[in-house]
Amino acid sequence: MSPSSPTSPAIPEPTPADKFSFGLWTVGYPGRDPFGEPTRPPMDPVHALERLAGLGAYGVNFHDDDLIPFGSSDAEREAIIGRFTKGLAETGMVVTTATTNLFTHPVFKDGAFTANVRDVRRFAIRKVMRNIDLAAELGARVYVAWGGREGAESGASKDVAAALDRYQEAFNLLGEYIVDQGYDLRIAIEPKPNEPRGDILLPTVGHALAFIETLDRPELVGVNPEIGHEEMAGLNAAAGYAQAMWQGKLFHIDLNGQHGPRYDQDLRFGAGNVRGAFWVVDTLLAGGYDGPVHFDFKPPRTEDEEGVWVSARACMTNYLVLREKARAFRADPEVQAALEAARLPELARPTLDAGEGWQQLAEWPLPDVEALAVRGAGLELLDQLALEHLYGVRG
Ligand code: GLT
Ligand code: MN
Ligand code: MN
Repeated sequence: MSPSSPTSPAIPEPTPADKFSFGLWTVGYPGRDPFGEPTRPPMDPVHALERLAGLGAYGVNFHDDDLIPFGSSDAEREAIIGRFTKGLAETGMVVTTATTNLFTHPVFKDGAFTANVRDVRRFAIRKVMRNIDLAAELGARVYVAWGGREGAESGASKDVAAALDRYQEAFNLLGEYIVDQGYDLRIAIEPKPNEPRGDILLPTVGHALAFIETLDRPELVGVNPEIGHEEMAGLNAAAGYAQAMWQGKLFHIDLNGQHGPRYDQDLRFGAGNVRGAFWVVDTLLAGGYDGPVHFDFKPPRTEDEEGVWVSARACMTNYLVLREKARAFRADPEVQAALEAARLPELARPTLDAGEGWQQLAEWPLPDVEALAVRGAGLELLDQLALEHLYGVRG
């Protein structure tokens, strides 16, 4: 903790124990968008390691092409990996996850695992296999799979059922590859509803969870929900994280900020829907998520490199602030009384008693339904207490 000013509360300091991680593509985002050229020069991955370590981060992750430019020779690849490995050792940073760029090169214009063209699909799987080897070598435990261009702009251009067959085929093959190679690696599918395609396959956490159950090795595959992606679809991100944890499938998280259904803003965590961010943190704490706390944001192209580090640091600060607030909310005796009054403990109780079945329920003397109907639920008080914690006037 360091005092931000003599009168304001201390700003929490991130430490590696908080397990904060960043994609090389996040702090390295040069600011290219559909309307404008980059506003920042490319960032050296080792420089990113050094600056992130200096800010108290724990780890990084990357797409193959973030580290090793597409088309590098084997010798160039080895040299880059050697230098990066040295950077990891010198900074103490950990490679938490890795992933594959299956969306930038024009060959992937119609997708990768679900491209209509079979050779593109075969090439895509080969590209992933190669990077899975590197991920395992660098100690990553999770392999993120974001279906960047797996989708379409128009109905006839993609046979969705056939595309899902091919998607399933790809994950089955990659699961087999991981097992055959003896890698200690699990796959996390990252849902997104749209952008860069008009519609993307596996658009939400729910779609992904259902798809995973159709795979040969469902135990090897989970989800990597991104707050902004769920909110782009108008969904409650915290509820998605909660269901993923409930199903034992929250293998990784992408935290960032978003202002409702619009383009993918990838704001720093805690900007955008602040209230949603509070409930995401509360949900992660309640569910005991203990993996890397990963930020997938894009420092706006208005910023120079110093602005990049301001926003990276802010992701961590905002998480720590919201973590303190969520803990204070849960520890507040008034909140506990309000939870009791709102009958939250009762929801944890099974609806039928042990040994009861539908027969017993059919004979159960009905309650006073009108009395139940008139009783207030007490939810406004509960939510106002949460807001007062969030606004900093309580706790
Ligand atoms: C890309 C995307 C992210 C994914 C990354 C992993 S890359 O920036 O917008 O949401 O997590 O492929
Ligand atoms: Mn995003
Ligand atoms: Mn993401």
